[in-house]
Amino acid sequence: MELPMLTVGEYSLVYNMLSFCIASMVFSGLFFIIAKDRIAPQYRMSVILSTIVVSIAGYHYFRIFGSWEAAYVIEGANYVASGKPFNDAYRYMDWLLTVPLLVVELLLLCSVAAEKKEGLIFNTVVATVLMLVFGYLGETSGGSSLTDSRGIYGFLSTIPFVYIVWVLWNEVSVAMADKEGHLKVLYRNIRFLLIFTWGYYPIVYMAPFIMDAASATVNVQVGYTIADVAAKAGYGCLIYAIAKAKSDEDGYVMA
Ligand SMILES: *C/C=C(C)/C=C/C=C(C)/C=C/C1=C(C)CCCC1(C)C
Repeated sequence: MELPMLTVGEYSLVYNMLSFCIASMVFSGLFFIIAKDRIAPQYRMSVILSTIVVSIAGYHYFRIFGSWEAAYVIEGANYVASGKPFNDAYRYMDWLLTVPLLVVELLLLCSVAAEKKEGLIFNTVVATVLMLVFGYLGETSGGSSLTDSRGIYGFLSTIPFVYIVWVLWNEVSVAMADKEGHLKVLYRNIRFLLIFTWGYYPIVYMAPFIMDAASATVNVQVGYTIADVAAKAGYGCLIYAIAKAKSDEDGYVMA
């Protein structure tokens, strides 16, 4: 994919968002590690998975940041492609590892019946792989319209996406049905966070359909980065809050 010329403002916006994202991932991870013992052992796995997710993402953002720096050089008043490619694969490799973990950490805090749990985890994990493989093919295809390769792969990716979101929405709804007060509010919040953050990715993906190459590049990078902060670090905080509320409900006191 050709990298378009960017103004200093456009280049710096991406640069600063990537840097902000690294800080969010590293320090939310630190919080999850420090706070883990406040959670009852039976809910701790979700917080551990959150820590792994933000660690994987922190590493990849570090690499994306380096790739972004290497891909551009300043020339006069603008940033132009240096000739080194910008590596989009880091982002998709990151998602391939983190998205299934995000699904599992939420399902573990829902009241999924034991005999259904494994099957559900298997199906949703397969769906995330399909969603991301199609997404990657579209993202790197060089297409930029609804009717070319970007549009077609985007559509194919949306089918497993709808399935995953539908499963998670339903399982959270079941889990919150017999809950009261604070815990119910937290379940409702994570359901909304899930819809808004996950729903934001396909919208960002569509940026090249309606914008010139420079704006699309900036919007895609900034959009995915904001979504990742909310869908990994923010989501991890809510997962922690739910695990903590469930621990309190069970009368757990930290040893
Ligand atoms: C931490 C990363 C997360 C939660 C990433 C989630 C990514 C998606 C929900 C991506 C979805 C896409 C579509 C539904 C269609 C277009 C291609 C994608 C991959 C951007």
